[in-house]
Amino acid sequence: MKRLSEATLADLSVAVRRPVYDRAQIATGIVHLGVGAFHRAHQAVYTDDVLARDPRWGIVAASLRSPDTYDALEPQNGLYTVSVRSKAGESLRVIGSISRIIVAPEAVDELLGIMAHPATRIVSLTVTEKGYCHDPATGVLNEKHPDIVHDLGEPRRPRSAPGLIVEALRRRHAVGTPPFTVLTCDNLPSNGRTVKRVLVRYAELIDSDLGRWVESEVACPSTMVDRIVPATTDEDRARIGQILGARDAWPVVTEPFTQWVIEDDFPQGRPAWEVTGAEFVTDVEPFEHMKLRLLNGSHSTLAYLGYLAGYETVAEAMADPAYERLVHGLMDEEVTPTLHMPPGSDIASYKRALIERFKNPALKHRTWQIAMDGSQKLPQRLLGTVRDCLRNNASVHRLTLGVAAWMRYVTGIDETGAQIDVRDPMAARLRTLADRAGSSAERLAGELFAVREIFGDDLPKDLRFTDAVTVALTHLYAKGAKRTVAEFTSTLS
Ligand code: CS2
Repeated sequence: MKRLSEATLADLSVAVRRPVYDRAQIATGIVHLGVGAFHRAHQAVYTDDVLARDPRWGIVAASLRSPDTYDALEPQNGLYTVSVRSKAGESLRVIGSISRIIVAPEAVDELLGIMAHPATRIVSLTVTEKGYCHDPATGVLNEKHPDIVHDLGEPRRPRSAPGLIVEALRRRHAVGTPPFTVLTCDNLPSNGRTVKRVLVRYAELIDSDLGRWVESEVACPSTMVDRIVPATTDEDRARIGQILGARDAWPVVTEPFTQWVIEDDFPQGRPAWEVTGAEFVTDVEPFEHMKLRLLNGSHSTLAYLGYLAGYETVAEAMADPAYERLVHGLMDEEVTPTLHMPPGSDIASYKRALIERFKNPALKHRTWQIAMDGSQKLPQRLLGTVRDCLRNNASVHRLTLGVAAWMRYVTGIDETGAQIDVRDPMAARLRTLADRAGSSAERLAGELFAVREIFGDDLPKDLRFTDAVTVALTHLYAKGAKRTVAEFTSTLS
């Protein structure tokens, strides 16, 4: 079978949408750090729509670690397929907005050169929560993070996202080029403010003058990004190749739903992403809370409890009526009262749509994938909500069941005694704490509450929280996840 590329674009199956602009005329206006599946199914698609009207906003995308995406897409001239799947079927579209991919560790100077070029007006990021090298509980730069230690020692050859951004900004500052806008598209709380805090601190450590310039001149608008994008499987590749009529080494598979809410703060200009459905607002925070707490909070809860019960995907977990009841209860009783949405927002229909999205039978979104990096995700997905509930003297039983399931998960041993492949930057430390606790729920909870990067200083002191987690964990050990969820949901409703 032919390979997808510029040369074969015209031969693709007629039903496949493809770039309607001349890719040779596209200039680079955006450098994107972290060219994973999410970026390719989200921002790159919005930008593809814009390029048909405005050729200034092509994307140069960088992988910060692995050459895998480069190896897959370079022979395809950066082209790849987005497959949108639901029970209604599948539709394919070839995206052309990524003109080039750079593997940062192999070409750091070249990447920095493009970031520092005056035509680059936005540096966007999807580097996942851990890519910001911050303390998840406080949002402050972790100055002992190995990548930060490396970059502070060798600031002209950085490997972290903050290191790359600040070095590119330094080069711009040195020659009087205005800074680019830093556009974070990761699921962090107040993501713009968090990235700004991290960048200012890192810059200060390099040079106090640079720190002040970053503080006063660099815009870091917050965003709420939303689209479910499970990891691509070989089955996806084979199926998509057949429909496309060409082999695509790395297509991405996603759902029909997509949302992007952006704070409108782009001093150097921006693409008209609103023409393709992005919403520009003055305050993203309410939308971000809604999404992180309802969608991602439920996702993580389903991931840990689902994995422990042997459910491989979110849709499988949602097919268990008790799990669905748990998600309804979590969203309606515990999360919704903590949200402060602008007038006119329809939270009820957002939640209804979410349930349907979780049940999408055409997406094989693995619980194991969502369970990754829990130490970085728990604070904004569950613990912020817990704090608000405690402040209101409201119930936290479902939230704490999710936290307890995470604790059970990071022990690294599942309910059948098999190993769990726990992927988390803190995995080794969490495992040591779990081993020390043995199989006592109370000891395990106690050991893990003491990880202040996750729980902060306040939650471990609040008995309403610690007791509820410990009780839930005791149930998980005694009865397993499936029965615990069934019993919890029948007594709570
Ligand atoms: C998921 C998210 O993997 C995860 O942790 O919760 O990637 C989720 O699918 C997206 O945030 C949806 O917008």
